[in-house]
Amino acid sequence: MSKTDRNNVIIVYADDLGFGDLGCYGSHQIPTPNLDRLCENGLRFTNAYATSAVCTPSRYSILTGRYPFRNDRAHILPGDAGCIIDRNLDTVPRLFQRAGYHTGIVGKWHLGLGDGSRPIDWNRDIDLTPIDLGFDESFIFPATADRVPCVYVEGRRVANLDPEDPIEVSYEEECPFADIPTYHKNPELLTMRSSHGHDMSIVGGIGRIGYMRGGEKAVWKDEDLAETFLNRALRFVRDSHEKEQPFFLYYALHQPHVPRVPSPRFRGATALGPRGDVIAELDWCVGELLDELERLDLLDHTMILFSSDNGPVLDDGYEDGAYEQNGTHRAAGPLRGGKYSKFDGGTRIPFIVSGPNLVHRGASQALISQVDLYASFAHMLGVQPETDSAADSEDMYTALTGEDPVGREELMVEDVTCGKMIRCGNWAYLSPSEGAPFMGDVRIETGLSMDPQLYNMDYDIGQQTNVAWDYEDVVKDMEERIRKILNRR
Ligand code: NG6
Ligand code: CA
Repeated sequence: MSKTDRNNVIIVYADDLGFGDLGCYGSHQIPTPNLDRLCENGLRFTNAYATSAVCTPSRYSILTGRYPFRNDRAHILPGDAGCIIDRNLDTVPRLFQRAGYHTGIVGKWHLGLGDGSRPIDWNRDIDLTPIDLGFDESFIFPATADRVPCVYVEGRRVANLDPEDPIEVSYEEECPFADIPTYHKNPELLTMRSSHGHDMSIVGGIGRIGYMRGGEKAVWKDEDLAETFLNRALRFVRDSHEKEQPFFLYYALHQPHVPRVPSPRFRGATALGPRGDVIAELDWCVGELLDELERLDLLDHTMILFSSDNGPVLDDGYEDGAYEQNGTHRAAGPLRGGKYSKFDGGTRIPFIVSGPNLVHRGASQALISQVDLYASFAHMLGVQPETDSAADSEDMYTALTGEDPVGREELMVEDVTCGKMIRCGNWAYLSPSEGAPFMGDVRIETGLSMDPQLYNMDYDIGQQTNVAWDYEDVVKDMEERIRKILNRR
């Protein structure tokens, strides 16, 4: 294999970052100088999509090359869920392992742990973790910062766990642990109130989903999450460099998902409250990573892909002022809806590629999906993809490098209820499905309707004018396309 094929690859994956949140995507209110710098030297995609408007299904797709509908467990998971990726399934990190890379994951996982046959024992080795799915090294938190257990898992083990203080976790409605503080029993312990949900355990002054007892030494500090993950990512880069082995790092940031607790130095970094502040912090993390790569003389040998797992939300369950202090900032940019939506705000996300593989820099309108990374990396690495395990992944390598300005003919995404949207050329077609048009608690338009919706994205990026009745033949064609994808093996 030639030396250029052995460039390092880093995926930086933000959590709930919107199409309009970064300077390089048009925001003027949150300073993101490092991502803007990445963008200046890279390629900024304006038609890139996650496969779902929520986390677990998108993460499933980016790592496996399969659409989430192929796995009936690919929905937002509780913190004690079994792993939804089959042990034998080919994955993106496995492609890199086959190509001789050192592979690592740092950050948010949210794809379940253990094989699901019995409850996870958090005090022993956990069978079926990222280590079993292609990652040589793994330092993660199991799900999301708003749900228990609030601990890091390193390899197969909860990090820093005192065996004298075992961890117990429950997702039953009633708290089974009489002696732990809970949201309704101990409001005096809260430093942030919930606006909806997040009212079970209290960990670090914050209400969480699920109950947890014990493991005091292992419990993370929310304000340290960013730096802890960053340091692990830097350490992985340095170790790989010392080994003189090319590396693949999946660095899954926890920002700007709730609860939003920046480190003290980013408190008040923006006028938008904690949501703006943690995006500034996220940007700083990316900057530290870029600086380290530069210091090690690796920047010119590292392909970096930056994206987000789904669209933005302001109030996602805590009274942190994100909604009240948002001002004129448009987290989804010109797009309609946000996280959870079938509208483009749910799934069209920032997507930046930088590094030595680029043929063109600047902006690309190519239509691409995160599900394509699997086939594209297989091509790049010269490794055989196990095609039947990734029927949905298209080789978009030449689009990723900027050579091909067009990308896919079509792609499909899901909203939070698993309703389908297909994007095909300039058309966005939202297939009819049940559900409320507006989610009141998060204040987001869902795009759910029993009427077919068709939008011409060339003229109507904000999806304001439904032209389904004027183009009945297009609607028919779109329905047929969805049917074909769903029936494809
Ligand atoms: C919802 C949570 C929300 C967020 C989401 C998952 C409540 C009321 N809301 O159920 O706060 O955690 O799940 O987000 O609990 S995701 O980005 O990981 O998909
Ligand atoms: Ca998310």
